[in-house]
Amino acid sequence: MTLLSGIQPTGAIHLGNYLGAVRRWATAHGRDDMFFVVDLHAMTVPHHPGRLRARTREQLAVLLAAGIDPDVACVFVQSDLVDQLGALTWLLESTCTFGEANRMTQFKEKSEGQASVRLSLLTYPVLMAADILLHGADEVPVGEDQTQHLELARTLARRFNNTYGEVFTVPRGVLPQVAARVRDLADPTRKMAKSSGDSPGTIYLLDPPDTVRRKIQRAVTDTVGEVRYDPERQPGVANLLEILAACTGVSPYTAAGTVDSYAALKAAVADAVVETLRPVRERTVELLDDPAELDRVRRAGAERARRRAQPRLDAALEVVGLR
Ligand code: AQP
Repeated sequence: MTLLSGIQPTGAIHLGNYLGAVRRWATAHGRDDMFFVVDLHAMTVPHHPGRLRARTREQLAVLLAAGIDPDVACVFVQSDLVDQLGALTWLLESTCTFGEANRMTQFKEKSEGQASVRLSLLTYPVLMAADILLHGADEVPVGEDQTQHLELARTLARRFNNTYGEVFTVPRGVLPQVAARVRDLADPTRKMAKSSGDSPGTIYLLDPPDTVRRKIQRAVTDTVGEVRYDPERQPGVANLLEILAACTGVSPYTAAGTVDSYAALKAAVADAVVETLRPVRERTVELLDDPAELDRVRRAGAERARRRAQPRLDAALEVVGLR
């Protein structure tokens, strides 16, 4: 059983990425699982080469610092497989219709109102399908915004197999259960996001403890004045309770019973977040100071992923008539 999941180096890793994804990957991973920094996808919108390189490195360090063991799971950077992915993406683009790509709601949302849209923004769901199918992933954890892309990957796998012969595993999407959406502290109606830039409502994994405390101190609450878990009426308080719950391993209802004022809630959340992030932040900084080790892990991961992918790519090239 292969689980495949990735993170895009479009900005600094935040608390939502950590609680909603990276920590989960670190706590349960097996030899067949694959975790990768999705740097090619980060090029679908205008990007800065130096920042892309630095973010990719930082995210690789965070995956390791969080506890993903590269001697167990395969940890790699997407672009290290650009030759294989480029080839498979072409085969899949020749399996996908323009209408299917053009129907993706994320493309419509992200391209709307833009004077200039990169063609890769339209075609990247096919690259995502190539990521998934190249590695024979069985399970792909996806947020709600990615379910349509996963469905496309399934469609392309089935169509390719039916047209040319069985080559690809048809992947299953799995929705994460807990802390699925950490919200912005300054605006709890939207999710915490990398693309918010240097927002006061986003806690970055590498924020120093006093910055974390300050951001939580300024988190938006409400005028109700009671600490209750009621996401509809008290979204800001509910978000803080969900964060506290995710950090301390209890339910948000239980967390609500442990504090009796907004000030006490914020103090408890600040302590819990600082303690949760501290070891990962410290280890990430150590790893970033050791470029040789990071490069070694990156090379080994790339080799392992490439070795694993090649037989499937060869089979695909063969059945379509290119070999
Ligand atoms: N706010 C969040 N709460 C819980 N989980 C989250 N994830 C992202 N935001 C939250 C999960 O983190 C993993 C990696 O995300 P990604 O790199 O694919 O980026 P994204 O989902 O597009 O969200 P970001 O990080 O906030 O970036 P932007 O600003 O570009 O939207 C995924 O498993 C994701 O579900």
